[in-house]
Amino acid sequence: MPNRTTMQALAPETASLVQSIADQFAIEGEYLMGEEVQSGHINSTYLATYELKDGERRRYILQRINEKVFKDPLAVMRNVECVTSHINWKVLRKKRDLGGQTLSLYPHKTGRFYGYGQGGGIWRCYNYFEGCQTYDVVETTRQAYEAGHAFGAFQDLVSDLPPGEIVETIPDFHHTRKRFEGLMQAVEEDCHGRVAGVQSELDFIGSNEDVVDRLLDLVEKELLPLRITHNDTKINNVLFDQETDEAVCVIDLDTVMPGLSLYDFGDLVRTATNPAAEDERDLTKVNFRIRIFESLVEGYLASAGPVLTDEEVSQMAFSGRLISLELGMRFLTDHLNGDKYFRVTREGQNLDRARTQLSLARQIAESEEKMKAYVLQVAKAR
Ligand code: GN1
Ligand code: MG
Repeated sequence: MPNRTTMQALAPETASLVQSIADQFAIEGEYLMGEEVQSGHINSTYLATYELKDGERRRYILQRINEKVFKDPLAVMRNVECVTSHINWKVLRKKRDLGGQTLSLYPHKTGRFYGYGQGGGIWRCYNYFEGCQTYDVVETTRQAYEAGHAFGAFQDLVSDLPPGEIVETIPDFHHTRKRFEGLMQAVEEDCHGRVAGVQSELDFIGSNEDVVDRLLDLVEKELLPLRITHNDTKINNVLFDQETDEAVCVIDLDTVMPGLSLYDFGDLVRTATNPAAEDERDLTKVNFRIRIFESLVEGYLASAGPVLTDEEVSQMAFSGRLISLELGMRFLTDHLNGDKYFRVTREGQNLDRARTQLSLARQIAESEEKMKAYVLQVAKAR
């Protein structure tokens, strides 16, 4: 089911905080109400409704950047400003539609695009796309095509942005070897005595260690280009038009950084092909849907195909397996460390998340050859 409407009323304290933040941005009208948008494991997101003199209502997104995760939030803001301005500039010049729209930041009264909250924290204000929805689980091949096309279009749109303009705000974000080492350290420290309960997950990861360096080695040999990438291409970071199911825009630009196109495509495969929730406890529901994968490939190559190299294309099938393994390692590491990074709402949630990801990684590995043949066939038409 679409989940754009998962909103929560605000506690009085938060309500006054959100109102005071909202009123610092260039928003026309009177503040009416705020709600919490419940999505994402990292930042806090709110929706503010304003009323104009003629009674028309307009809504805005307000977000506080999580400074535990983003140690230099001003650098995050500079990256977001750079990417949104670049894309908006291009859209204005070329009037591209599908996937060509991006978020717009509203100016703060200081003239910058962010403000400080009472008691700290860096906040920004974005436009809210009315008439859109997101999906946690892809329901149709058309949605998969659209999502692939939107992230491919994003890759294409930023492909001419000078790489020096964008800062690496979370170092080694997708460095799978370092993620592996982080897990090994968490195992060694075992601060919460949880290692004994995750032996089979650790065995599985150990048996996949040989693939951890595959893309890193290709980068080292200069066979894969470093690009500006989105780095958080979860399916629910695509806004779909409620009526037509077309992808309108990709959101959540905080992790835009230098990276590999394959990390983006891989994360899309991870989140779109699996019909189960990321934290599903019943692993029989975790399932790699190859038809969805094929539509992702078609959509992604239709928009990003011309900018991708042959080596990037030939690793597309593998990328989903790698990123599922990476997220499996990240969730497991956080479980062992006591759930300090990803927000949890129940005990064992990060372990459940790790298990779904590892199950998916295993299933993708089983289909990898077939997937690769499909990618190469579609890519011929590039
Ligand atoms: C986090 O907060 P959200 O849902 O956009 C995480 C991603 C993970 C994702 C897993 C900065 O993203 O890397 O893939 O959870 N973001 C950060 O669901 O670590
Ligand atoms: Mg995110």
